[in-house]
Amino acid sequence: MKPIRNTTAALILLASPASLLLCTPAAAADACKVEITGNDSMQYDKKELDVPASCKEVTVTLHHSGKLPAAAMGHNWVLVNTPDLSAVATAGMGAGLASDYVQPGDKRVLAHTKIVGGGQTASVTFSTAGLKPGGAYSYLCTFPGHNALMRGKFKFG
Ligand SMILES: [Cu+2]
Repeated sequence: MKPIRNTTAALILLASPASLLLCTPAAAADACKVEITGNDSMQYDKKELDVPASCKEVTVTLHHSGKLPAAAMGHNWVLVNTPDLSAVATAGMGAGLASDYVQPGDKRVLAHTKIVGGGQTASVTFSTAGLKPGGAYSYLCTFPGHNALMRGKFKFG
C-alpha cells in the first residue's frame, strides 16, 4: 500500500517592491525623532539612542508594548546627565505616580515623558540647546525599581 502524498502546498509569493531608501530633507529631520518601547518584563527595547548634534529639537516617543497598567508596570523616559541617574531615580520614587515619578522642579531632569501603561504611548519634544555634543547622557525609567534594568545611553552628536 503506497502512501498517498498530498502536495497541494501552494506558495504564493507576493512581489513587493524593493525597499527604497529616500534621501530627502524630511529624512534628515526624522533623525531627530527617536522611538523606544518598554514592556511588561521591565525592559526597554534599546540600550542606546542616538541623535545627531545638528538636531535643534529632539522628539522621543515611548511605547508600552505590554498589558499591565501604569500602577503596576508603568514606564517613562527620563533624560539626565549620566552621573545624576541614581539621584534622579531616588527623587522620582518619592514623587509618586501622580507626578510621573519625577520630582517636580528637579533641575537634573533634562527631559521626560509621562508614565505610560500597557498599550499607551507618550512623547516629549525638547530643545538640545542645553546639551553638549559628545556629552555623557543617559535615560532611565523612574518607576520605582525599574532603573536597574531600564536605562541606556543617549548619544548626542
Ligand atoms: Cu519602567
